[in-house]
Amino acid sequence: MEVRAAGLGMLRVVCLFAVFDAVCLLDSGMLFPRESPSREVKELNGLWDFRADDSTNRNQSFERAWYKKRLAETGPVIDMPVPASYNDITQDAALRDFIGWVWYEREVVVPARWISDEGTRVVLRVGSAHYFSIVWVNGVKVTQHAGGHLPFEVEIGSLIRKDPTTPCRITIAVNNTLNLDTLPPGKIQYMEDRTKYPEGFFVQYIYFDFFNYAGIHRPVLLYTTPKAYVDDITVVTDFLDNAGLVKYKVSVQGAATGTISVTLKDKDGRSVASSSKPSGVLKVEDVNLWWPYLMHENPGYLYSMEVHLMATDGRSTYEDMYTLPVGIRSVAVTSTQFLINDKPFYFHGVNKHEDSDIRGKGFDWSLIVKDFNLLKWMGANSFRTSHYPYAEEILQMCDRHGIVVIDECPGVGIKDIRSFGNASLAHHLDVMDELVRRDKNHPSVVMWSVANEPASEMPPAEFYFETLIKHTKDLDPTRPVTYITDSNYARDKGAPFVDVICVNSYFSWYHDSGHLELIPLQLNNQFENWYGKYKKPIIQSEYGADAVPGLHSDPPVMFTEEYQNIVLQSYHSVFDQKRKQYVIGELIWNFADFMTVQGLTRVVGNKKGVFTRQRQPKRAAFILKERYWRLANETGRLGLPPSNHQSHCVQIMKND
Ligand code: BDP
Repeated sequence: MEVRAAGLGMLRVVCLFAVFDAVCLLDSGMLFPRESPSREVKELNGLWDFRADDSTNRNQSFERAWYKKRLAETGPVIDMPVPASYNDITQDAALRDFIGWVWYEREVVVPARWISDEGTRVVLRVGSAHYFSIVWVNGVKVTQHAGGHLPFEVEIGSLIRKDPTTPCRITIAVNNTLNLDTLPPGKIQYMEDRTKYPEGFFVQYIYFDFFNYAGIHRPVLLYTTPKAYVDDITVVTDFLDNAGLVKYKVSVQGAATGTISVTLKDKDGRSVASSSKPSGVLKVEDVNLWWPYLMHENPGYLYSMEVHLMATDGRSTYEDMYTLPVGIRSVAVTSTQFLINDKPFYFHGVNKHEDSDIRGKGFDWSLIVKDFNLLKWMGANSFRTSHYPYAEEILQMCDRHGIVVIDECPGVGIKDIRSFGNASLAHHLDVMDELVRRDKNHPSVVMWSVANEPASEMPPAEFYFETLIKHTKDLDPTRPVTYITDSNYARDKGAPFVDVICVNSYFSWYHDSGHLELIPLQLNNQFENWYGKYKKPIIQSEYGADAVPGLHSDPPVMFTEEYQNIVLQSYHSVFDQKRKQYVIGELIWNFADFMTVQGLTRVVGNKKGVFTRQRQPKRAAFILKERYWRLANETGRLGLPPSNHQSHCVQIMKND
């Protein structure tokens, strides 16, 4: 490891830790549910009863209080898998395009011991449900949540203890309606022209380019903790010479007094540091830093922080254990560089979507692991969670594999001036609170993105983004903050507040369609203008072109694979000049084809993927693969060729 001037390094560490308390502002935690000797987890994934409220006023389910009895007693129900979007599960176009309340219900057998033991908390957690959710247990409302991409939970122990003999009936109503204050925003319009539309006909307008999939998208589970429990852990890491520093804070709920022990273990289970205080700094000698994929021969190194609590509430004693994976690394930005562990990091990666056939935005391990294999195959070291927070399990994979993440909130499509008002801003601040609380401890997350392509030239954008970015930095002063712009450098109102300029552009596609020859000139000017005005490092956060797989033409025309390739290569030649100066990354739009609403510019979805929606490569995937491995060799620390394994074992179908 590079030895830094001790004085300077120490100063940075002191500064970093001085702001640490800000990260702890959010007091109630949202720790990922993990099993431990004191905690159990019961997954409620599988088939739930499902019914959409398609009444004309979309409100009959509430008028008739569907939550009070079994859903099947209110009318016909169908099987619905959880997690999954409901849209593509049936053959019914009306359900695919449904706007309004849908109802999910499931009866759960709760282990008797969870019920009989008053010292056990039973928590119901929904990984995410899009967009607005209300939850009842045995007909009693227990919680509600606004926002489609972040978890919410509620303690239900006392409720299920009221009548231990009845099964625990969980009802979740989910509404995907978007309005000007939701994130993302949308607008409902009722069509009044009776010569064209029947009574009650309405349209949901959205200002973003992906299908508004809905339903329960991530796992639902019950988990337990003791009555006194570890509610939250915050870690901030740095290093000095070859010592790693982990500043931590543990917050406890359910007991006024207790003892805490914290042990940091390495990958082999050896204790490397420990403490008996609820907050402090752990020092790790000969630290293994967390490095990005392709920047080090041992990327994604994680320690385990075991937190042990013994607490008493006067009557009983409780013991709780929680283990948090911890990667030790630093992040910093200069006017021309992005530094991870003080080394320049170049983002060569992708933008993604949570999107696939049939399951829509539903969580699916097979898809996730396939995507990681593809990312690593192509030599991608990073991605942006366009345009909303992804499942936490995906970030855990990033931590383990060293894939660097720009973590984006669902602030996509803020185009209407009314979406810059106080109610929208207040909700946006809340969503950032929830996002930072959930993702603050992931070493893979190196930057927050608060929005994508807002109308940042509108006058209210200045106050909006100044407030939003300042708030995010107050929450987490250790990571840079950005938003993604497609606005003109001279008119953009939020750029003064961001740490890194992230620009989307589609030269020769949305502008000057077909004129591939203009890309170098226009892209060069784009970079020079932004850097000239703001003197901040720049990421090309989106670029690309639609290609219908298998469509060919030479000379290239739009929508062919050849055209997509030339767009990519033309951008790459400019990146190669500018990355020597201040361009710090390139993220292709998009990793894979994805579904959108139907419209004149979309042929069964957006086709800018370098992989198809089924994850098969277009020609462009090979171009990126060749480039990313070359970049890894130049900008990373490794000299690795892409491996091309030949299989010696094949399956043969016998015809006779
Ligand atoms: C960008 C948006 C992205 C779209 C893309 C496109 O950020 O969500 O899918 O354009 O049009 O402006 O393909």
